[in-house]
Amino acid sequence: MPETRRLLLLYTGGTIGMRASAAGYVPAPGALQELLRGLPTFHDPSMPLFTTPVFPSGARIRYDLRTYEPLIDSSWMNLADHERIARDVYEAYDAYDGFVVLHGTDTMAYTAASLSFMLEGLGKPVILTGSQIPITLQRNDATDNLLGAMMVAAERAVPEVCVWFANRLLRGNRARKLDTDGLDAFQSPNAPPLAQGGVDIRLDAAQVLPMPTGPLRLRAGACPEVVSLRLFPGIDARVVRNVVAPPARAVVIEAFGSGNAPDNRPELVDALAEASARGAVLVVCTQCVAGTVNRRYASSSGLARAGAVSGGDLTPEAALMKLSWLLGQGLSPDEVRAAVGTSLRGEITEAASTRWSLDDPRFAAAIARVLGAPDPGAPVDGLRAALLPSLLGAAATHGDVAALRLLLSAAGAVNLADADGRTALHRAAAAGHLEVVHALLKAGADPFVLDQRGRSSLTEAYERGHAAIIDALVAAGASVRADDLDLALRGAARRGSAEATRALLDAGADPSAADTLGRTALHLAGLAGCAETWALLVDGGADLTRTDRFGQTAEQLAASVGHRLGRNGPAKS
Ligand code: ASN
Repeated sequence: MPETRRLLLLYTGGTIGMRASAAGYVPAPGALQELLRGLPTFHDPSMPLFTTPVFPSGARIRYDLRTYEPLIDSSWMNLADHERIARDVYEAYDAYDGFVVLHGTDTMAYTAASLSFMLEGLGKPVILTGSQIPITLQRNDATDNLLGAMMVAAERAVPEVCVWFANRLLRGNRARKLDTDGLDAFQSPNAPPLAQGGVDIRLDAAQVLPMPTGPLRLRAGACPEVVSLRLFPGIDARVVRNVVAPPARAVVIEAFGSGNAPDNRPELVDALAEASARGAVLVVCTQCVAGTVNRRYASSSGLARAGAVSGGDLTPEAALMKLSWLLGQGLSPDEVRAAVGTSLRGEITEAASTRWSLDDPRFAAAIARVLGAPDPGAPVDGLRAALLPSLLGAAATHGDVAALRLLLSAAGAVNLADADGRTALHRAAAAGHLEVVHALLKAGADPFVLDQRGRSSLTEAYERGHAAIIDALVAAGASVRADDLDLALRGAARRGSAEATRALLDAGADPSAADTLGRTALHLAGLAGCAETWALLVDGGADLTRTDRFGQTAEQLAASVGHRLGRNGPAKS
């Protein structure tokens, strides 16, 4: 007696079972069932209904076909439909060896991702498939796709939600529909196929997730208050503000390249930072079809400053469904942020396993452990001297207190300076991480250390208007030198930061103090072209007639770079 494998086919709709009509393809209830009954590949007439002939493997498949009411084009799918499919699998789980979900191609990748999260501890195959041409048409891709999906599902070898399409088995939460009418419509650009169909169907077992140890659990619950925001050159900050406003609770930012954004536009970064501060979870993905988000470019730092977390190599489809699911599980914004970069169902390549970076706290922690190893005289000392200042600085810049503590204990010193003479305290003060500043001061950080440009941590804090950090440094004994304030004022003016400029003028900074090129804060505000800072400085008594070492007044210097600023701010043209 040949072995019989049991499958449940959940037929939700999609082109696969449609028929042609004057208005285009439309769902055709009953058509698929009738057709399968008449096709010898899918039904051996000598056997009970829906039993296939024996396959070369020596087994046959007996399947039940459950048709959803109504059958829908997958563009009608919503999160409740995903839950219904997950529930159907869950309730029938023990009775079958595997499951095939017949689904429209348009949103198949979303459903696959959603199901992968909802079905926790899945130990049997759940294979989604569909087609580009209906099975009711003579030439079609439906019969091959359906048969392949059934064969894979019957093998019990893949405990995952997958998409089978055009002879490829893809992890569902990595799949994307990349072609509207090619028969080879799906790919998983950031993950190799789990199996390929040629003369045989070859499984790449190394790519398949391990069998779970616990039972299947249904983790339904998905939150629809997520949204995707695709950046483009010149995107309007007001539009962005509206998109990220409540009820949005999570936003997938489809950024340029490896996660870059126009962070030269403070109004845009502010709109995102405000959303983040309000509790919206911002996740950065790439607009590129393949590859991952990383921090290779400075232009990715605006998004990080706005509180966005990296979505690594998540597809936008998987990112949306993951966020929706995480929020649906009742997680807090911080818990969701922490879970985004962790692989729950193989949907993301975890950062540490792909590349290391001085900015990666896990790398910092690993190095700290190595460098902390008591091995006096070993070459580690040279390494320590070379690496620790940068690592400490990176941990301070990123506000990573845990990594910082590890590094401090490995270093045994807190005032190590990098090549620019900057200590971790400089960096924490500049980045505005109060908690790190406290930790450093407690560990004995010296607030009097000056970097190679003569700047103290206090200068950094003043320049960026971090009031709480200024207080912490002053409380630790840092004195406010007039030079500090003047230096910070010039820095604030150069950065066009009106808030910091106002605070510094209030604290007594001199708007006419000049740098080595004879340039005052007003000169620098002129170069930056910031009318608000300019007006504050003029009101604060800045000397408009003062010239720099090249004989230029602030107004002339501003004009030389195309900024029209006069006594009363922007000049009328
Ligand atoms: N519009 C169809 C759907 O997604 C496309 C297809 O299945 N090929 O339901």
